[in-house]
Parts: sequence; structure tokens; C-alpha cells
Amino acid sequence: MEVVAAAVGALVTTTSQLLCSCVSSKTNTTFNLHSNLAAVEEEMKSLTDPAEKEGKEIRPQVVTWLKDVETLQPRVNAIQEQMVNNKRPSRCFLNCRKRDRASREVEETLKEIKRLLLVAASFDSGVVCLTRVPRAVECIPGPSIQGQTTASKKLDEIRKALDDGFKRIGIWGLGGVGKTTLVKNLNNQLREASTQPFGIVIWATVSKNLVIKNVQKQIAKRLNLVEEMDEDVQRMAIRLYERLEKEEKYLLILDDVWEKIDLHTLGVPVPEVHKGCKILLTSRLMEVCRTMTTDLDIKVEVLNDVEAWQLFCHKAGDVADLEEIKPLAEAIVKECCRLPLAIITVGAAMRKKTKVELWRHALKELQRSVPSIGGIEVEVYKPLKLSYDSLQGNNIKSCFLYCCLFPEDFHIDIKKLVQYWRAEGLIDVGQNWANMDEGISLIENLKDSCLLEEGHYLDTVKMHDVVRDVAIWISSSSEDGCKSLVRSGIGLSEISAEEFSNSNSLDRVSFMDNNITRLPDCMIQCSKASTLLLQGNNALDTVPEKFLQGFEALKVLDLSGTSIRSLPHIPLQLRDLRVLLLCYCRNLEELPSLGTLTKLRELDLGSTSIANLPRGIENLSELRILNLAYTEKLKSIQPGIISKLSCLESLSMQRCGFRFRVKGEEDGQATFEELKSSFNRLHYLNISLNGIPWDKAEDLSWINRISELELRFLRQPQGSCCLLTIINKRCSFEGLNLSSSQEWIGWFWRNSSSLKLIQCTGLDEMLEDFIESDASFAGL
Ligand SMILES: *[C@@H]1O[C@H](CO)[C@@H](O)[C@H](O)[C@H]1NC(C)=O
Ligand SMILES: *[C@@H]1O[C@H](CO)[C@@H](O)[C@H](O)[C@H]1NC(C)=O
Ligand SMILES: *[C@@H]1O[C@H](CO)[C@@H](O)[C@H](O)[C@H]1NC(C)=O
Ligand SMILES: *[C@@H]1O[C@H](CO)[C@@H](O)[C@H](O)[C@H]1NC(C)=O
Ligand SMILES: *[C@@H]1O[C@H](CO)[C@@H](O)[C@H](O)[C@H]1NC(C)=O
Ligand SMILES: CC(=O)N[C@H]1CO[C@H](CO)[C@@H](O)[C@@H]1O
Repeated sequence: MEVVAAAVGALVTTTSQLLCSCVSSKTNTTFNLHSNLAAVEEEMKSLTDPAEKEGKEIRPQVVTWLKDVETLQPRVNAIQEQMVNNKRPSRCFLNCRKRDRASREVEETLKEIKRLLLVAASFDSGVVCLTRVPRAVECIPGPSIQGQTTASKKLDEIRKALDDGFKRIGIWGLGGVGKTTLVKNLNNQLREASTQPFGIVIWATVSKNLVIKNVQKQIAKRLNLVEEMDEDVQRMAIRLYERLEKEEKYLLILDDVWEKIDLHTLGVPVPEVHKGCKILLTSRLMEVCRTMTTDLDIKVEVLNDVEAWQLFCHKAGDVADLEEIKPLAEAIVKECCRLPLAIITVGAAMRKKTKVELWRHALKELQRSVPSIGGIEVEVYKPLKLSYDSLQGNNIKSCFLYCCLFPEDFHIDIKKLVQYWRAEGLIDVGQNWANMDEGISLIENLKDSCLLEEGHYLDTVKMHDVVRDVAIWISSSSEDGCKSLVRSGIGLSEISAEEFSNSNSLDRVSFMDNNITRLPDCMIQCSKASTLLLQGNNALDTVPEKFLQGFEALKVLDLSGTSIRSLPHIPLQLRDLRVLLLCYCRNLEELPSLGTLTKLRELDLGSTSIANLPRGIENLSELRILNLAYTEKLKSIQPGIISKLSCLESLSMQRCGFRFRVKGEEDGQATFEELKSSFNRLHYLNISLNGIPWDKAEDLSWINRISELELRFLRQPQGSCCLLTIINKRCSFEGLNLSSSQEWIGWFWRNSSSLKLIQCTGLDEMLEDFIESDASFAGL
């Protein structure tokens, strides 16, 4: 509980300043008790405020705790008064404390703080708040349609239809016409409604490749239903049904439906049996509305000319109105077919461009016919392709096209995306491989061009489905190193060799998140391909040697979340491989020697069943990121291996079966001393050790070079555990005996910018020692 700890931290500081000021003339005597207490109050407020905003109740224990903190105020006030009156040079203040009433009070206060500290340590975020029923409508972020007459009229029409008792409403229209935006606005409008027509409004995104389970999961999450392990569709449907039956009135919004969804299979009590149920769906296809037996269909039309122009000007800025440019701009808007998505993206691409030549060129590009693609949506592709064409900067186009390797409506983890980019050499990593700066600035650039959107989850991005279609279309023919075969998230159960027509020209291949059980056992010549994504095929248990043989130029191989037991020896030949991802391959026990992958930068073996480090790992002198988290079976690491990985920037070994040995415990296993020798470039470290590896004389300044550190010390023989976490100088100790750590703990007092002590013993002695020594909370 960060906030509580911070509050306590402030109290400790208050009191220690109080004590120090009596003891040492070196320290600042002009402390201000009142401002410190104000800080505590502020912390308390920040504890209660978010809980109230989220509609949660604060647990009674926490309320009591907060009250106790409050009653401390007058006591601290009194002490301060006493101090002000007591003008004696105060060096003897503490020494004579048996005689001095005031000092007894200080002691009492300290005791009370200690008690509060202990109570606070027992809070964790789960205990602070009680969760209540889900709120009726959740805000769904998205652009507002305020001021757009056509869209606003449609919105009113839908609102009226809901009031009029229509039970199943279909919203349909072209891709990119703004159906989702419209319905998001409806959702958010309902949120502000003074009398709430629904007990709950549930939003679920369906997408092109219908997976019932995914839709169920979204509904369950919204209803605060706990997910059960390995639950099948039917069982989930029963639970959803039982829960939804209890809702008197609810609205289910199914966005982007491509085929009929059987509501019974889904677990939704249909309007015919549940009087208060309403279903609203959006689709590009009228046919879908028909098969879903909607009783009202509302077509979302493209903008009228005036609106199209206004929207464009809004995006492109004042330049569109310049005398020379205006006719060109108008012609460009015309090419956008009055489709909002196209207008928004093209508008963003032309924003603030003042050169007439650029506008003329853009118009010419748009008027060029798009080859070899049929269907109505093609018209949409041209304007979107234009904003792709106008992307400027090193490799940004290639980075953009990388995003379409992920499945439709996928929330792409930014870290993962940047990981792939740097493996492909698309971003300049410079000295520090794990640095995210350039990657993030690229992502922001793509967002500004409306080619990527904010994802629903923290640190994710998403591609609009039409934009993704365009990206796939571009990369199916791309000449400049991005020719891709994209078959992700479409429920494939096997790959046939025929998929790979023209395989030798492919640069990237993605079969991620399917249900592939086997790969072709033959060589497919993909000698240019730099990326092969096969992750998330849970049932895939072997990678045939012959299959991998054809991919000789791979830089990224992602097999995470598959059921493979081993890897063929073929990685030996992947001499260009930069990133090898095998995490969550829970059956993986054995790896071939990796000694020839000398260019490997990232190796992820997290949550696998390996018992030993792969052979030849000591040869990977360029390795920057090694993940061995949750490898519980890994119990042994030979000395002399880790220290060879001299470029390592990040080592994750939380919940790993191996614990580094400390001094005096040499038993033929890797020691912490050895690890320290490779600390030069390390920024992230998360490991377990057999005990605390340093003592009084030790220079701990190496800790300052690591920005995120977590050390878990296991004490023998009692088996008790103590935890040290430092994130950018914010330091936290858990379960430490402070009085037996006096010799070294002062270093942390001096070097930390914040301090959190959780279930630590010996606070009393520590503070006394602290006062007697000339230590200080210099950076606190
Ligand atoms: C001591 O406190 C005063 C008043 O709060 C402040 O201006 C000054 O910077 C402090 N000095 C140190 C060394 O912290
Ligand atoms: C995946 O494939 C297996 C075996 O072919 C099948 O039993 C299972 O239902 C499939 N799962 C999905 C989600 O399609
Ligand atoms: C380590 O790499 C060198 C070449 O850099 C190679 O000759 C040697 O065989 C490799 N060691 C292992 C164990 O693969
Ligand atoms: C270390 O790993 C644990 C377990 O996964 C995690 O909770 C913790 O946040 C990690 N520590 C740091 C500093 O990242
Ligand atoms: C803490 O350490 C001190 C000194 O080593 C010892 O006397 C005390 O019993 C320890 N306290 C606990 C709770 O282990
Ligand atoms: C940044 C900082 O405060 N560093 C201090 C850490 O502690 C050592 C003493 O062990 C000081 O010398 C540093 O100045």
C-alpha cells in the first residue's frame, strides 16, 4: 500500500527530524512540524479520494487507521510547542530523557507511530477497498461527435429507438464510416443520462474472426465475474446467463460483428425471454443484421459535403483555406468519399503543410487507381494509403507495417512491439539496447498520423481494422523489406505449404494466435524472412527441423505460449537471430546448444520447465536481456557462466528455482560476487539470494547504477524471507530486522529518495542508533 506507507514515511520523517533537531546542531533545526503534518493529511486524502471516485468503500480497518493518524496531530503539535519554549541548546535532550516529560511524550508518540506502521503494513491494495457492483455505464474513450449534424441525428435516432422499445437494433454501414464512434458516443451519453434507463450497459468487441470465448470473457469481465480456469464455452455461458438474468434491464452492445452470433451459445438471455434485455450491434454487413433478426436497422451514412469539408479543415488546420490550396484540398476531400476515417487520416497527413506542390502530389496519388483489388472498400484504401505514403522518418513505414502482423483488434503491447522493431534493426538502440525512447517516439508519431490508436489497456496500442486491412494490403505487395504473410488470429488449425506462394520474397511471416497443431514437415524456402511469429498456438508441440531450415535469415523467432518440449538443433544455423522468445512454453525442458547464436540480444525462457541453462549460453557475449523468471525447475547455475554475459542490461529471475550463493557458501554454484562483476551495464535485476550478500565494509555504490532492483534474501535455516526493492532510488524493505542490519543500512538511509519499511523489526533500536551516528536522510 504505497499511499499508506508514504503517510507513515512522512510521520517517521517528522519524528526523526524532531529527534535530530534536539541532538545535533549539524542538522536543520528549523524544521516545520506543521507542514509535515499537512503532508500526512494530503497523503491520507490521496488514499481516500481515488477509492471514492471509483465508487468503492474504504474498509473499516483503514478508516480506523486514518482516524488514529489524525489524533496524532494535537500530540505532535504539543511537542513542537514544548520544543519552541525549551530554548536550551538541546544536545542533552535525549540523554536526559528520563527526567524530561517532553521526551517521554516523544517516546510515546514514536510508539504510536510504530503501531500505526505495523497496522499499515497489513494493508495491501486488496484490503483497502471493498468492491461494489459494477457501475451502470463505463466511459469508453473515443472521439466526440459533438457538432457533427448527421452523426448527432443518428445518435438521437438510436436513443429514440431504445426508448421506443425496440429490442434488437442493428447499426450498419461502410468500414470507417464511424459506426463504432457513434455507438461509443451513445454509450457515453447514457452514462450522463439523469435517469439511467439500464441497470448495466455492456460493451463487447467482436471482430472479424468470431471467437465466442473472447466475447464471453469481455462480458464476464464487465460483470466482475471471476474467470475460472479452463472453463469451456458452455460452462461460461451458464454462468453468464445466471448473472444476466438477475439484471432487470441491460443493454448489450456488440461492436463489429461479421457473422451471426448465437446468443444462446454466448449465454445471453434473449429479449424474447428477458423483458429488460436489449441488444445493439454494429456491422459492415446488412446481412448480419438480417441473420441476427434485428427489429430495427439504422444505416450510418457518409458525411455530407459540408461536414466532410469541416472535418477535413479541423484536422488539416487553416492551410486548407489558403487561396492556392483550397481547390486542391476540396478535390482531396472528394477523393475521400466523405468517409470520416479517410478524411481524418488524410487531414492529419496534410496538417500544416503549406507547399502547394505537396497538395498537388497528394491529389495525384489519390486519383491513381488502386490495382488488383476488388470490392467497395477499395475506395477507402486509397486515402489511407496516402497517409502511409506521407509518413516521414527512418523506417517508420516499416515499423507501421509491422503492426499488422498482430491479429485484428489486438491490443499490442508497446514493449513487445519495440522489442521486435529493434531486433529487426528498425530503430537505433545506440549504447543502451533496452532503451524505449526512440520506439515510443515512433509510436507517438504513428498515433499523430491516426495510423495507430490508444489501446484499452495501459501501454498498448491498437490498429483500426480498416487501417490494418490497408496495411496488410500494402505489405502483401511491398517491395521494400516488408512483404508479409499475415495469418494471425484466424483460427487456423494447420499450415499448408501452399500458404507460402512466393515464399522466397517474404520478409515477415505471422501465424500467431491460431490453433495450429503442426507445422509442415518440409523445407519452405523463406531465405529473406527476418521475422517468424508462431506464438500463442497452444497446441503446437513440435517445430520440425526441416521447416525451420528454410528460414535462414531470421532475426526474430517467437514461439512463446506453445507446447513445444524442445527445439531442433537448427537454431545453430540462425546466425542472425537477435531475439528468441520461448516464454510460457511450459513443456519446454531442453534446448540445443545456443553457442553459435552469437548475435542474440534477447533470450526469453520465462515460465518454462528448463532445469539447466542452455548449453553454450556463455558464448552469447552480446546478450542484453535474459528472462528466467518463473523457471521453478532451474536449480543450478555453474559458476563462470553469467559473468561471461558482460553486456547484460536486464536479468529477471523472480520465482526462479535458483538462488545466488553468498560469501562463505561456495558450493560449486554461481555466486552473487560473480554476478556483480557484470553489473557495469545492468539496469534491471530481479533475483533471489541465500542471505544478505554484503556487510559493513562493503561499497554499495553499484546499487545506484541499477534503476530497478529487487533482491529476495532467504535466511537459512529459519527460512524467513526479506525483500529489498529499489526503483529509481525509491527504496523498500520488507521483513528486515533493522537492528541486526545497522552496519550497512545507513547507506540506504543516505541514498534513498523515499523509504518504505514493511513488517520490519527493530525500528526502535534503529532510530536510536541513527541518532547517535551522524547518519542522515540526505536524499529523502
Ligand atoms: C532548513 O530549513 C529551512 C526552512 O525550512 C530551509 O530553507 C533550508 O533549505 C533547510 N536546510 C537544509 C540543509 O535542509
Ligand atoms: C483447437 O484445435 C483442437 C484440436 O484440433 C480442437 O479440439 C479445439 O476445439 C480447437 N480450439 C479452438 C478454439 O478452435
Ligand atoms: C562459441 O563461438 C565460437 C565462435 O565465435 C565458436 O567457434 C564456438 O564453437 C562456440 N562455442 C559453442 C559452445 O558453441
Ligand atoms: C520482481 O519480480 C516480481 C515478481 O514477478 C515483481 O512483482 C516485482 O515487481 C519485480 N521487481 C521489480 C523491481 O521489477
Ligand atoms: C533482531 O536482531 C537483533 C540483533 O541481532 C536480535 O537481538 C533480535 O532478537 C532480532 N529480532 C528478531 C525479531 O529477530
Ligand atoms: C546520491 C547520494 O546521496 N549518495 C551517497 C550514498 O551514500 C554514500 C555513503 O555511503 C555517500 O558518499 C553518497 O554521497
